[in-house]
Amino acid sequence: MSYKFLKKDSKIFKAAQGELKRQQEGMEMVASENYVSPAVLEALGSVFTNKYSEGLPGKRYYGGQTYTDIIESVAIERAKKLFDAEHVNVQPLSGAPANLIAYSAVLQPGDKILGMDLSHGGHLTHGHPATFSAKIYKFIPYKTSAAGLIDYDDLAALAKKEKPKMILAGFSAYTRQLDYKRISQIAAEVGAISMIDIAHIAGLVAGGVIPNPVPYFDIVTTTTHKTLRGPRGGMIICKEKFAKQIDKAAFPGLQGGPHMNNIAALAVALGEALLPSFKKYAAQVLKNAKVLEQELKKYGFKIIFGQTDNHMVLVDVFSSKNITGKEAEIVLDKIGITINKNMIPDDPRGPSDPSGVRIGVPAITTRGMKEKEIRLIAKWINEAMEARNNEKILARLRKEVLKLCKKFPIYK
Ligand code: DSN
Repeated sequence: MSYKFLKKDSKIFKAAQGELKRQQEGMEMVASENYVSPAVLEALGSVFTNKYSEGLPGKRYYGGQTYTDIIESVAIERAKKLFDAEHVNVQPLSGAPANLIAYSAVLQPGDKILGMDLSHGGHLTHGHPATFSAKIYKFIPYKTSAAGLIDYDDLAALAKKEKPKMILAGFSAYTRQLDYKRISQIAAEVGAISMIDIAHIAGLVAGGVIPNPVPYFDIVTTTTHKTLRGPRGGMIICKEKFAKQIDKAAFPGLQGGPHMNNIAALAVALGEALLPSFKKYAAQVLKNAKVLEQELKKYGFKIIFGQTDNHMVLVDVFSSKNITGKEAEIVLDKIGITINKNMIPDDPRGPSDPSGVRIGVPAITTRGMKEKEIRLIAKWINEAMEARNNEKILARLRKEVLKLCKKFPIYK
């Protein structure tokens, strides 16, 4: 990466160089992150950033749309093919706006939504009181059982009692496969719209390694930058009957001009996701996460929800190793492994220093790491947490992490 022109702005140039080095020399294990391809980066940095394109391909409010229409149409067609979708809107600026667009498209203020509790793996935008959407809609949380699964009978009973307008599935820290059919049946039984947020698993669905929820749900939202390995952004997939409402809610309802450079980059990423190599990538993500789960269990870590069926594990480090989530995050950061502290179901500790950590494998799998490397990483995670105050051991582990990262270079 030459940053030929950026060099003139030394502050930003230095920060960009620093971030590049941090990504190259560290092990990125935040479950929601990934490394985009150089082609996606080029599209992001393209002149499409200069263009205003309110409206949809062929129906814009400003002139000069010959090429923006091409990229947006290509992105939509590729997304439709990848997810077997009836309708796709690629304009949401990211996941939180995508969810708000979806709610506002089909609900009225005050309507009820059943959404998964944040500490049970849900997401802030699925009803946390701190969000604006929770001020507009009445969210009722549902939870996981002690065994780590959603109790679908309980969910059905809750839906009958509350009569919500929407049942919302999806998560940011839950690791088990959802029963799409059951959730959509429960929604149908009470006359609710079914929606799922697949931000975390979109790439695994696209790669065909976990089932596609699109046939089951009225509305599917996602980000585009996690397992899907595209630029930062959002996307809404829906049944044709909701298409007009969704498009209008995106623009002019909640957004202005779409970010066309992101849409160009998304089209590129979706093209990459259609290739056979992406299927291999997605399959390797699942294998790596499973090995991580099994190795961590061997070292005595408690895996929340019992196991993983996707790209991440949620670990109760407090009960396993007597270290808080925040301390674990700091210790791993010292050895060059980046993760995030995370609440566990009904966490007795607060969100700023919870009992757990969330660890994901999408980014390191993009680097080419496989089972052998995951075994080493699990060993280092355990050693680092056990030797948390021993700077000498931590320094040695930092060197080992660096050596492995150099064997799997990115952006060279
Ligand atoms: N911040 C993203 C995550 O880490 O899951 C989604 O909000």
